[in-house]
Amino acid sequence: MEPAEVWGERWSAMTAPIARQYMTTAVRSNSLVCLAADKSRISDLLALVRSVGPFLAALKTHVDVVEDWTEEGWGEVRAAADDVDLLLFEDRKFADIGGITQKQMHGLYGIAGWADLVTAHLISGPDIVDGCMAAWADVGRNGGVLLLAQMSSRGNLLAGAYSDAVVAHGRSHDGVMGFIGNGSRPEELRDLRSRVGEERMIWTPGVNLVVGDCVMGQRYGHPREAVLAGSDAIIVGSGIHKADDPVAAAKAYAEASWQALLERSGA
Ligand code: 5BU
Repeated sequence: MEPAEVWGERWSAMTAPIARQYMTTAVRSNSLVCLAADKSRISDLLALVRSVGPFLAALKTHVDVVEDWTEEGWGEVRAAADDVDLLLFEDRKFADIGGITQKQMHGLYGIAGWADLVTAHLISGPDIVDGCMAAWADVGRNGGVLLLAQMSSRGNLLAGAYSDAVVAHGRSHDGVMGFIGNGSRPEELRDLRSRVGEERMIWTPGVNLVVGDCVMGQRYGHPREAVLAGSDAIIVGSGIHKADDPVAAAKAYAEASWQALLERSGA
């Protein structure tokens, strides 16, 4: 199957290499799963990625939860992602002024040197995206920002005029590949898709095959509902890494998300 068939307008509108890489990998692995690899030791993270990698479309990290981080160890994580052609997405949720964000993209972890995607809040104003882009330019790499237009957690404040402003800015900035939407509430996601249009991605945390409220205010919706409501990537953490059989779980999430994309596109 060709990417243009399943991605439709998203494929024709989004020509940036990272967007194309994501959509191509998704088609190759028949999966819209972005694994939230929330492991605190590099060996565990590597073992997880190596086992479920073929069923993923992208890999998401929180580099600052890793307790035994080294540049060399992280190079292996990057290599494991490259082995199966996954974008490496650091969910850093930057929120400072543009110039500090640029420095934070370097810093101890050198995020600009290995991340293809990062998340940012727009709370400090639009220059944050320029800060991210400047950092990638500093190291001769390219990347994309996912702006938080919604969140999955209970009681969050990303709604109304603020969320509208995030979408308006993201739609007008080439560095913004898309938005984070709330995977736990399909109706919120449908509303977000109507505001975003077809020319940007929506990636959604808060999805699990077991729907409902979870620890510390996290909420879950079903991956199929999220994709039908307009999600282009389902971000799944514990549904895979806490499963008794992570490989079987990754396959199940891949299948649910892929079938929903086929249904959505009519392919
Ligand atoms: P979970 O184990 O599937 O609940 O993990 C969800 C991941 O998505 C975790 O890494 C969070 O930091 C991330 N996340 C989220 O849960 N909700 C949000 O609104 C955003 C990110 Br943005």
